[in-house]
Amino acid sequence: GARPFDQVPGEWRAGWLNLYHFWKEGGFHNVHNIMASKFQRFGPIYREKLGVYESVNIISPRDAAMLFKSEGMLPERFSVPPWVAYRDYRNKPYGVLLKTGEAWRSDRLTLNKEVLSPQVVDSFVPLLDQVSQDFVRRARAQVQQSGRERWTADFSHELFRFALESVCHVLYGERLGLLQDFVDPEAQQFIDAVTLMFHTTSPMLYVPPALLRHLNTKTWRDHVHAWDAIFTQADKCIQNVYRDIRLQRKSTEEHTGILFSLLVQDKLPLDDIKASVTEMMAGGVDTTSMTLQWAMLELARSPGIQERLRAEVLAAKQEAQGDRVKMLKSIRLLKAAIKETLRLHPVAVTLQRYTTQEVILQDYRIPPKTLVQVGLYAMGRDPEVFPKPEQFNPERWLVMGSKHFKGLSFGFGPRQCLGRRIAELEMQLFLMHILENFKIETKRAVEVGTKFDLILVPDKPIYLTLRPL
Ligand code: HEM
Ligand code: 2DC
Repeated sequence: GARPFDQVPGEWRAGWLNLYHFWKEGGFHNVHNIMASKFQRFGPIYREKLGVYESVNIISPRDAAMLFKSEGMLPERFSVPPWVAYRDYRNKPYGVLLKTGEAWRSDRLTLNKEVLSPQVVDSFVPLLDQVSQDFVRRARAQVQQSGRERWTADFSHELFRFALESVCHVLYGERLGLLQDFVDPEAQQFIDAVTLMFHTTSPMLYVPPALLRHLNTKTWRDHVHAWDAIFTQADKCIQNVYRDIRLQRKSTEEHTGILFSLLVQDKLPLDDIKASVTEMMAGGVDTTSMTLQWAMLELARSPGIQERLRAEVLAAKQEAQGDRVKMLKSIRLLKAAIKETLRLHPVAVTLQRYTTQEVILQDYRIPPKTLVQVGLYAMGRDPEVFPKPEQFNPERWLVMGSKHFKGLSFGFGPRQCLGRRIAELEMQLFLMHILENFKIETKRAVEVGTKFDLILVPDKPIYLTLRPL
């Protein structure tokens, strides 16, 4: 028989003391490294308690497979306490991100049809393609302006705008115009609010929701302000579309956006639509933009790989005669490069599930209702899973013996990332257009590390150069 739960190694008795040590080690920005060193110290499974939250942590793809194969119909992940606390405080409904049980499932099934299903995602391609083309146009204008035949900058703000413009185009069927010279200050406020929301979440990650509102710290107040700005701005966008429908200003000919489809179908109550659309709008900013920034940095550092990707894209373009939907079917290496970027630079430091039945992990019996975390960042850099993990090598995804539970950047199963297809298409199209038009370069050999700001982000600005081909 398997070993008892009590024998899982780790420090899980003194939750508050552990949290104190964690805080002293700068843990709030360093969760990914602390986890990696715990796997070093305890092996492939360890138990931990921070504040009131206890978890079992695993790193191997086989254990992840065991966990996800037993997750059932209503998988639940760790509910980020400050996010729950904000909604309860302001009496806002939960969207799919925070719902659980049957309520989650029915919303999610309706949303899947409009956001994730293969039938609709092809219709996103022209919308996302337009935004990428505008980015290229803007980049060319910047090159012109510089008078130096190149554009060098920290692209994070440009990419935030690109990402918000992209996700809004598919959500609302409308352009915000964020890639023009004049940027609507309200849109910029939304972008800043999302960053602030993530940033203020991490210090409150291990404090229970009920306690948070009573603390009234600056972090909590900033967090509330950030979510307020997110909800207000999203509400304006939603109201616009709603009004257009009532005035019958939208024709059903063109793709009119995810929100439009959800509203006219009338399968979800308006409040639930609003809640999930707001989550998607907020979820669509920092995630794809940071990943694209990492991808460009990796490509700038590996000119040989960049050339191979460019050759693939140009060949695909010729063959498909410019048809983007067709092109997207023949860019294997580019897709692998995105996977490889997310291996080294995942957005989510872990994936989590509450077990619903006993699971055996590393020959320990893990009881039901245990929070189990898959250390995604640690797994991506584990030499036993990915030989020479420090090397950016997209090709590994094309030659790997078994990819079984190794490509988990968007999570797994029915609870996986709702925005996955939008994110993938957006990133594929962006990189296609960049590779068709520019050489991506980076000047100095600056080492860029990773910082945990709830999502994982670069720990310093990344300077890149785009040089027209
Ligand atoms: C959930 C990653 C972009 C919306 C998740 C999860 C991960 C993830 C790991 C948890 C999945 C699980 O527990 O199995 C990413 C990455 C992105 C990205 C790597 C881009 C590089 C986006 C975008 C949107 C979005 C663009 C919005 C359009 C969501 C939502 C959930 C989610 C709503 C919660 C789904 C649910 O609980 O049913 N994402 N995401 N994400 N993501 Fe993303
Ligand atoms: C953060 O210990 C670390 O995609 C915690 O688009 C465990 C945890 C739980 C849920 C994860 C979160 C971590 C990181 C950010 C994720 C989130 C689920 C969805 C969210 C991965 C790993 C994200 C970024 C969504 C955010 C949508 C939101 C802005 C409305």
